[in-house]
Amino acid sequence: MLKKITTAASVIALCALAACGSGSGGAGNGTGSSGGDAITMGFAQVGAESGWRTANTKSIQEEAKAAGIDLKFSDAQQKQENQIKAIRSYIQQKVKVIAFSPVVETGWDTVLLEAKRANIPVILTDRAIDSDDTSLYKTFLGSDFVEEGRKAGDWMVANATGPTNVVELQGTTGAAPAIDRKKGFEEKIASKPDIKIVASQTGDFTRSGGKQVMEAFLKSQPKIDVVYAHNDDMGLGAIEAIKAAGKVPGKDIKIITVDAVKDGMTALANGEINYIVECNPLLGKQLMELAKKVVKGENVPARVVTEEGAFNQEQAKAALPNRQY
Ligand code: GZL
Repeated sequence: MLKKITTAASVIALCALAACGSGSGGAGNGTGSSGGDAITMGFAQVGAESGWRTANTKSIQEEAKAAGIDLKFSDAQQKQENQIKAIRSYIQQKVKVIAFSPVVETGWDTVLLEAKRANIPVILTDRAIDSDDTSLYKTFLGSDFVEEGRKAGDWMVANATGPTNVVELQGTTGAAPAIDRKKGFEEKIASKPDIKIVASQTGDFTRSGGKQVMEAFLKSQPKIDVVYAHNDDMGLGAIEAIKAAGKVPGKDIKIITVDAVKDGMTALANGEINYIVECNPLLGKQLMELAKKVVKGENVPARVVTEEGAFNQEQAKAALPNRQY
Protein backbone atom coordinates (compact mmCIF):
# COMPACT_ATOMS: atom_id res chain seq x y z
CA MET A 1 0.00 0.00 0.00
CA LEU A 2 1.48 3.24 -1.10
CA LYS A 3 1.71 5.91 1.58
CA LYS A 4 1.43 8.94 -0.61
CA ILE A 5 0.22 12.09 1.06
CA THR A 6 -2.75 13.02 -1.08
CA THR A 7 -4.92 15.63 0.55
CA ALA A 8 -7.31 17.93 -1.21
CA ALA A 9 -5.24 20.90 -0.07
CA SER A 10 -1.99 19.44 -1.29
CA VAL A 11 -3.07 17.97 -4.57
CA ILE A 12 -2.76 20.45 -7.39
CA ALA A 13 -4.08 19.32 -10.75
CA LEU A 14 -1.70 21.05 -13.08
CA CYS A 15 -2.33 22.72 -16.39
CA ALA A 16 -3.26 20.67 -19.44
CA LEU A 17 -0.43 19.06 -21.33
CA ALA A 18 -0.43 21.76 -24.00
CA ALA A 19 0.34 24.47 -21.45
CA CYS A 20 2.71 22.50 -19.21
CA GLY A 21 4.52 21.01 -22.14
CA SER A 22 5.40 24.35 -23.68
CA GLY A 23 8.79 23.95 -22.14
CA SER A 24 10.84 25.99 -24.58
CA GLY A 25 11.15 29.31 -22.79
CA GLY A 26 10.68 28.19 -19.22
CA ALA A 27 10.92 30.50 -16.25
CA GLY A 28 14.49 31.22 -15.45
CA ASN A 29 16.79 34.14 -14.93
CA GLY A 30 19.71 32.04 -16.09
CA THR A 31 21.44 32.34 -12.77
CA GLY A 32 19.48 29.90 -10.60
CA SER A 33 16.64 30.62 -8.21
CA SER A 34 16.96 34.22 -7.17
CA GLY A 35 19.94 35.49 -9.10
CA GLY A 36 22.16 33.97 -6.45
CA ASP A 37 24.38 30.88 -6.83
CA ALA A 38 23.15 28.53 -9.55
CA ILE A 39 21.21 25.57 -8.17
CA THR A 40 22.84 22.21 -8.76
CA MET A 41 20.35 19.35 -9.13
CA GLY A 42 21.29 15.70 -9.10
CA PHE A 43 18.79 13.69 -11.15
CA ALA A 44 18.79 9.85 -11.04
CA GLN A 45 16.75 8.67 -14.03
CA VAL A 46 15.31 5.13 -14.31
CA GLY A 47 16.84 4.34 -17.70
CA ALA A 48 15.97 4.67 -21.39
CA GLU A 49 13.52 1.76 -21.61
CA SER A 50 10.68 3.42 -23.49
CA GLY A 51 9.55 6.28 -25.66
CA TRP A 52 7.98 7.78 -22.57
CA ARG A 53 11.32 7.77 -20.73
CA THR A 54 13.08 9.41 -23.66
CA ALA A 55 10.51 12.22 -23.68
CA ASN A 56 10.74 12.55 -19.90
CA THR A 57 14.54 12.84 -19.98
CA LYS A 58 14.40 15.42 -22.78
CA SER A 59 11.92 17.50 -20.79
CA ILE A 60 14.06 17.42 -17.66
CA GLN A 61 17.26 18.34 -19.47
CA GLU A 62 15.68 21.12 -21.53
CA GLU A 63 13.80 22.66 -18.61
CA ALA A 64 16.84 22.57 -16.32
CA LYS A 65 18.73 24.58 -18.93
CA ALA A 66 15.83 27.00 -19.35
CA ALA A 67 15.63 27.45 -15.58
CA GLY A 68 19.35 28.06 -15.19
CA ILE A 69 19.71 24.94 -13.07
CA ASP A 70 23.00 23.02 -13.27
CA LEU A 71 21.83 19.44 -13.90
CA LYS A 72 23.86 16.36 -13.03
CA PHE A 73 22.11 13.45 -14.74
CA SER A 74 22.48 9.67 -14.50
CA ASP A 75 20.78 6.75 -16.32
CA ALA A 76 20.38 3.71 -14.04
CA GLN A 77 19.56 1.26 -16.85
CA GLN A 78 16.50 0.22 -14.79
CA LYS A 79 18.65 -1.00 -11.90
CA GLN A 80 17.85 0.22 -8.37
CA GLU A 81 21.45 -0.24 -7.22
CA ASN A 82 22.58 2.21 -9.90
CA GLN A 83 20.05 4.81 -8.79
CA ILE A 84 21.20 4.42 -5.17
CA LYS A 85 24.83 4.83 -6.26
CA ALA A 86 23.92 7.98 -8.19
CA ILE A 87 22.06 9.48 -5.23
CA ARG A 88 25.07 8.77 -2.97
CA SER A 89 27.31 10.45 -5.50
CA TYR A 90 25.09 13.53 -5.54
CA ILE A 91 25.22 13.65 -1.73
CA GLN A 92 29.03 13.56 -1.87
CA GLN A 93 28.98 16.34 -4.45
CA LYS A 94 26.79 18.38 -2.07
CA VAL A 95 24.17 19.21 -4.72
CA LYS A 96 21.43 21.61 -3.63
CA VAL A 97 18.56 19.24 -4.49
CA ILE A 98 18.11 15.62 -5.59
CA ALA A 99 15.29 14.42 -7.83
CA PHE A 100 14.63 10.92 -9.10
CA SER A 101 12.06 8.53 -10.49
CA PRO A 102 12.25 5.42 -8.25
CA VAL A 103 12.45 2.38 -10.52
CA VAL A 104 10.60 0.35 -7.85
CA GLU A 105 8.58 1.38 -4.79
CA THR A 106 10.67 -0.10 -1.98
CA GLY A 107 14.29 -0.09 -0.73
CA TRP A 108 14.89 3.69 -0.60
CA ASP A 109 14.74 4.61 3.11
CA THR A 110 18.45 4.16 3.86
CA VAL A 111 19.80 6.30 1.04
CA LEU A 112 17.09 8.95 1.45
CA LEU A 113 17.93 9.17 5.15
CA GLU A 114 21.55 9.84 4.12
CA ALA A 115 20.31 12.70 1.91
CA LYS A 116 18.16 14.05 4.76
CA ARG A 117 21.11 13.96 7.16
CA ALA A 118 23.15 15.85 4.56
CA ASN A 119 20.36 18.45 4.45
CA ILE A 120 19.74 17.83 0.76
CA PRO A 121 16.02 17.95 -0.12
CA VAL A 122 14.66 15.18 -2.35
CA ILE A 123 11.86 15.43 -4.92
CA LEU A 124 10.14 12.30 -6.27
CA THR A 125 9.14 12.66 -9.89
CA ASP A 126 7.14 10.27 -12.11
CA ARG A 127 7.09 7.24 -9.79
CA ALA A 128 6.43 7.07 -6.04
CA ILE A 129 8.04 5.12 -3.21
CA ASP A 130 6.30 3.05 -0.56
CA SER A 131 7.77 4.23 2.75
CA ASP A 132 6.43 4.92 6.24
CA ASP A 133 8.69 7.95 6.51
CA THR A 134 7.19 10.72 4.39
CA SER A 135 9.79 13.19 5.67
CA LEU A 136 12.30 11.57 3.29
CA TYR A 137 11.08 13.66 0.35
CA LYS A 138 9.53 17.10 -0.08
CA THR A 139 6.98 16.31 -2.78
CA PHE A 140 5.90 13.71 -5.35
CA LEU A 141 5.25 15.07 -8.84
CA GLY A 142 3.65 12.64 -11.25
CA SER A 143 0.60 10.86 -12.57
CA ASP A 144 -2.11 9.01 -10.71
CA PHE A 145 -1.43 5.53 -12.08
CA VAL A 146 -4.47 3.97 -10.41
CA GLU A 147 -6.64 6.48 -12.26
CA GLU A 148 -4.85 5.58 -15.51
CA GLY A 149 -5.72 1.92 -14.88
CA ARG A 150 -9.31 2.89 -14.13
CA LYS A 151 -9.59 4.71 -17.47
CA ALA A 152 -8.32 1.61 -19.27
CA GLY A 153 -10.78 -0.54 -17.31
CA ASP A 154 -13.67 1.78 -18.10
CA TRP A 155 -12.96 1.42 -21.82
CA MET A 156 -12.76 -2.37 -21.45
CA VAL A 157 -16.11 -2.53 -19.64
CA ALA A 158 -17.77 -0.19 -22.14
CA ASN A 159 -16.48 -2.15 -25.14
CA ALA A 160 -16.84 -5.75 -23.99
CA THR A 161 -19.45 -7.68 -25.97
CA GLY A 162 -19.71 -10.87 -23.92
CA PRO A 163 -17.07 -13.21 -22.41
CA THR A 164 -13.71 -11.47 -22.86
CA ASN A 165 -10.28 -12.98 -22.22
CA VAL A 166 -7.67 -10.34 -21.41
CA VAL A 167 -3.90 -10.89 -21.33
CA GLU A 168 -1.94 -8.29 -19.36
CA LEU A 169 1.57 -7.07 -20.12
CA GLN A 170 2.69 -5.64 -16.78
CA GLY A 171 5.32 -2.98 -16.35
CA THR A 172 8.48 -3.47 -14.31
CA THR A 173 7.82 -5.74 -11.31
CA GLY A 174 7.50 -3.64 -8.15
CA ALA A 175 7.23 -0.32 -9.99
CA ALA A 176 4.46 2.06 -8.90
CA PRO A 177 2.96 2.38 -12.42
CA ALA A 178 2.83 -1.41 -12.80
CA ILE A 179 1.25 -2.00 -9.39
CA ASP A 180 -1.25 0.84 -9.70
CA ARG A 181 -2.26 0.43 -13.36
CA LYS A 182 -3.09 -3.21 -12.58
CA LYS A 183 -5.04 -2.15 -9.48
CA GLY A 184 -7.12 0.46 -11.29
CA PHE A 185 -7.92 -1.83 -14.23
CA GLU A 186 -8.98 -4.73 -12.00
CA GLU A 187 -11.12 -2.40 -9.88
CA LYS A 188 -13.16 -1.47 -12.96
CA ILE A 189 -13.48 -4.87 -14.65
CA ALA A 190 -14.66 -6.38 -11.38
CA SER A 191 -18.11 -5.04 -12.33
CA LYS A 192 -18.22 -7.46 -15.29
CA PRO A 193 -17.36 -11.06 -14.27
CA ASP A 194 -17.20 -12.25 -17.90
CA ILE A 195 -14.15 -10.04 -18.46
CA LYS A 196 -11.27 -12.19 -17.23
CA ILE A 197 -7.52 -11.59 -17.05
CA VAL A 198 -6.42 -15.06 -18.18
CA ALA A 199 -2.67 -14.33 -18.15
CA SER A 200 -0.48 -11.55 -16.71
CA GLN A 201 3.30 -11.18 -16.87
CA THR A 202 5.89 -8.39 -16.84
CA GLY A 203 7.37 -7.17 -20.10
CA ASP A 204 9.48 -4.66 -18.12
CA PHE A 205 8.05 -1.66 -20.03
CA THR A 206 10.13 -2.53 -23.12
CA ARG A 207 9.07 -3.33 -26.70
CA SER A 208 11.16 -6.51 -26.77
CA GLY A 209 9.73 -7.59 -23.43
CA GLY A 210 6.19 -7.05 -24.65
CA LYS A 211 6.86 -9.02 -27.84
CA GLN A 212 8.43 -11.99 -26.02
CA VAL A 213 5.64 -12.24 -23.44
CA MET A 214 2.93 -11.89 -26.11
CA GLU A 215 4.54 -14.65 -28.18
CA ALA A 216 4.30 -16.91 -25.12
CA PHE A 217 0.69 -15.89 -24.45
CA LEU A 218 -0.27 -16.63 -28.07
CA LYS A 219 1.12 -20.15 -27.65
CA SER A 220 -0.37 -20.83 -24.21
CA GLN A 221 -3.78 -19.16 -24.41
CA PRO A 222 -6.51 -20.80 -26.51
CA LYS A 223 -8.49 -17.55 -26.82
CA ILE A 224 -7.19 -13.98 -26.44
CA ASP A 225 -9.61 -11.11 -27.07
CA VAL A 226 -7.77 -8.13 -25.58
CA VAL A 227 -4.23 -7.11 -24.60
CA TYR A 228 -3.91 -4.64 -21.72
CA ALA A 229 -0.33 -3.33 -21.86
CA HIS A 230 0.93 -1.02 -19.10
CA ASN A 231 2.74 1.09 -21.70
CA ASP A 232 2.79 1.76 -25.45
CA ASP A 233 6.17 0.12 -25.98
CA MET A 234 4.99 -3.27 -24.73
CA GLY A 235 1.81 -2.85 -26.77
CA LEU A 236 3.89 -2.20 -29.89
CA GLY A 237 5.90 -5.33 -29.17
CA ALA A 238 2.64 -7.27 -28.81
CA ILE A 239 1.53 -5.99 -32.24
CA GLU A 240 4.65 -7.53 -33.79
CA ALA A 241 3.89 -10.88 -32.12
CA ILE A 242 0.21 -10.78 -33.12
CA LYS A 243 1.07 -10.07 -36.76
CA ALA A 244 3.69 -12.86 -36.76
CA ALA A 245 0.94 -15.21 -35.56
CA GLY A 246 -1.16 -14.27 -38.58
CA LYS A 247 -3.72 -12.24 -36.66
CA VAL A 248 -4.81 -8.62 -37.10
CA PRO A 249 -3.98 -6.33 -34.13
CA GLY A 250 -6.82 -3.97 -33.23
CA LYS A 251 -9.35 -6.32 -34.81
CA ASP A 252 -8.74 -10.03 -34.03
CA ILE A 253 -7.11 -8.97 -30.76
CA LYS A 254 -7.90 -5.52 -29.37
CA ILE A 255 -5.16 -3.57 -27.59
CA ILE A 256 -5.30 -1.05 -24.74
CA THR A 257 -2.11 0.73 -23.70
CA VAL A 258 -0.91 3.63 -21.52
CA ASP A 259 1.42 6.56 -22.33
CA ALA A 260 0.32 8.08 -25.70
CA VAL A 261 3.82 8.56 -27.15
CA LYS A 262 4.07 9.19 -30.88
CA ASP A 263 4.64 5.57 -31.95
CA GLY A 264 1.68 4.46 -29.84
CA MET A 265 -0.58 7.21 -31.14
CA THR A 266 0.43 6.36 -34.71
CA ALA A 267 -0.54 2.71 -34.18
CA LEU A 268 -3.80 3.91 -32.58
CA ALA A 269 -4.57 6.17 -35.54
CA ASN A 270 -3.79 3.25 -37.88
CA GLY A 271 -6.24 0.98 -36.04
CA GLU A 272 -3.64 -1.43 -34.60
CA ILE A 273 -4.31 -0.18 -31.04
CA ASN A 274 -7.84 0.52 -29.83
CA TYR A 275 -7.42 2.88 -26.86
CA ILE A 276 -4.54 4.70 -25.17
CA VAL A 277 -4.61 6.30 -21.72
CA GLU A 278 -2.25 9.27 -21.63
CA CYS A 279 0.64 9.52 -19.15
CA ASN A 280 2.35 12.91 -19.27
CA PRO A 281 6.19 12.68 -19.44
CA LEU A 282 6.72 16.45 -19.75
CA LEU A 283 7.44 16.97 -16.05
CA GLY A 284 10.58 19.09 -16.46
CA LYS A 285 9.05 22.54 -16.12
CA GLN A 286 7.08 21.70 -12.99
CA LEU A 287 10.08 19.89 -11.50
CA MET A 288 12.37 22.89 -11.89
CA GLU A 289 9.78 25.23 -10.40
CA LEU A 290 9.35 22.91 -7.41
CA ALA A 291 13.14 22.57 -7.04
CA LYS A 292 13.60 26.33 -6.83
CA LYS A 293 10.97 26.58 -4.11
CA VAL A 294 12.38 23.64 -2.18
CA VAL A 295 15.93 25.03 -2.27
CA LYS A 296 14.63 28.36 -0.96
CA GLY A 297 12.94 26.48 1.86
CA GLU A 298 9.48 27.41 0.67
CA ASN A 299 6.55 25.08 1.29
CA VAL A 300 5.46 22.94 -1.66
CA PRO A 301 2.45 20.62 -1.98
CA ALA A 302 3.18 17.09 -0.77
CA ARG A 303 1.59 15.72 -3.94
CA VAL A 304 1.44 17.31 -7.38
CA VAL A 305 -0.67 15.38 -9.90
CA THR A 306 -0.28 15.88 -13.63
CA GLU A 307 -3.39 16.20 -15.77
CA GLU A 308 -3.89 13.63 -18.51
CA GLY A 309 -6.48 12.42 -20.98
CA ALA A 310 -7.14 9.36 -23.11
CA PHE A 311 -7.53 8.75 -26.84
CA ASN A 312 -9.62 6.55 -29.13
CA GLN A 313 -8.66 6.03 -32.77
CA GLU A 314 -10.46 9.11 -34.10
CA GLN A 315 -9.07 11.35 -31.35
CA ALA A 316 -5.56 10.08 -32.09
CA LYS A 317 -5.84 11.06 -35.76
CA ALA A 318 -6.84 14.59 -34.72
CA ALA A 319 -4.20 14.92 -31.97
CA LEU A 320 -1.17 13.42 -33.74
CA PRO A 321 -0.09 16.51 -35.72
CA ASN A 322 0.21 18.53 -32.51
CA ARG A 323 1.89 15.97 -30.25
CA GLN A 324 5.27 17.04 -28.86
CA TYR A 325 6.61 13.54 -28.21
C1 GZL B 1 5.03 6.25 -15.99
C2 GZL B 1 6.45 5.79 -16.26
C3 GZL B 1 6.43 4.53 -17.05
C4 GZL B 1 5.86 4.70 -18.44
C5 GZL B 1 6.69 3.73 -19.20
O1 GZL B 1 5.05 7.47 -15.32
O2 GZL B 1 7.14 5.57 -15.04
O3 GZL B 1 7.78 4.09 -17.20
O4 GZL B 1 4.48 4.43 -18.53
C6 GZL B 1 8.05 4.01 -18.62
O5 GZL B 1 6.67 3.89 -20.60
O6 GZL B 1 8.95 3.03 -18.92
